Parts: sequence; C-alpha cells; structure tokens
Amino acid sequence: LKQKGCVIWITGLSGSGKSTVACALSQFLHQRGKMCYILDGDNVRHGLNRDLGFKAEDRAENIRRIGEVAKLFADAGVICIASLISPYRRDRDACRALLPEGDFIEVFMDVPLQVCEARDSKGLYKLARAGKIKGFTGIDDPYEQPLNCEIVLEHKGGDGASPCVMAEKVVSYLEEKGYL
Ligand code: GGZ
Repeated sequence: LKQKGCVIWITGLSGSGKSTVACALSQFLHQRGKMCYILDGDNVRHGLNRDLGFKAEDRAENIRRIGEVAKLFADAGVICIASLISPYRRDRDACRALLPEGDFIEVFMDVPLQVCEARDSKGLYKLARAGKIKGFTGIDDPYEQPLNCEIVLEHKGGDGASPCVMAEKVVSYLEEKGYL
C-alpha cells in the first residue's frame, strides 16, 4: 500500500501565512490517512541549518538542503510540505529540478508586503524598518515572485481567505493530480 510522495513548496514573505497554511494542510492530510511532514525554514534553521544566516548564499544553501531533504521524504512516499521564504527563483527552480516532473508543487502566498508588515506577528518588520535587522526580505532584500507556479493563494482584502480555505485549495489540487 504505497502512497505517492511529492513536495509542496510554499514560498512567500515573512508573515504571509506560510506556516499557518502548512499546518492546516498537514491536518487535512493526516485526516485522510496520508503521511506528511512539514519542513519549516524557521524551525530547520534551529538544527540542520543553524550554521546559516540570511545572505543570499546562505539562503541558497538553506533552500538547497531543505530541497534535498524534501526529496528524500518524497522518495519515501511522504507528502513533504516545505515552508520557507525562498526569495530567489533560481534556488526554488534548483529544488524543482531534483524531483520527477509534477512532484514539485510550488505554492505562492500572494500577500502584499503592506499586509504582512501590518500583521508583524514577530515584530521583525518593525526592527527591519528601524535598521536593527539588515537584509530583511521585502524591506532591504529582494523577493522574486514565482512566474509559473502550480498554485497561487491570494490574499483577498478584509479578513482575506482563511488558512483553511487556502489549504483546501491545495488539497483539491492534490486530488486532481492523483496524489490523494
Ligand atoms: C527574512 C528573516 C530574516 C531576514 C530573520 N529576512 O517570519 P519568520 O521570521 O518566522 O520567518 C522568517 C525566517 C526566514 O527563514 P527562511 O528559512 O524561511 O528564509 S529563506 O528561505 O530566505 O532562507 C523570519 C526570520 O527567519 N528572519 N531574519 N533577514 N526573514
């Protein structure tokens, strides 16, 4: 009884809701008896990637390692949810290239900077604006939006779409493509 693995790669700004959607998605998958595992940039940086900072080359290495680990999970038949800013297109594309066609599903959290900054759940934008954090994505470091990703999760004014609604959109995609 083999389940087909894949990598759900969630990219977007800090505060765009990547981790929340990853969490909601993993709950839906567990409810369906699917094995899944979340690799979150912020968490992995405490262990495997604790030697890395936020310079472009460190981010590239962070993403490369998480991409390799995600591939191992997918090989083992697990649905691996990678949630990290991954601001450079080139780095994301390198992870895509590790997997068989179709098994890398890029999800873009399309949330305007102003919305992420207004949330500022960890107070990091405030510190970045004050110059206390240098090279913060969206403030004084680049974020390259995906051009051809599989799924776009849009922020829609007001309360926006809830993380559950967003996660359901990913579930529908997985059903459509035969991963569920
Ligand atoms: C961006 C930073 C930075 C800088 C610390 N730029 O919202 P968070 O706090 O919890 O998640 C962010 C996390 C980014 O780690 P990633 O591994 O996802 O980044 S990347 O894919 O670019 O390698 C943020 C915090 O770390 N953080 N400094 N300068 N985010």
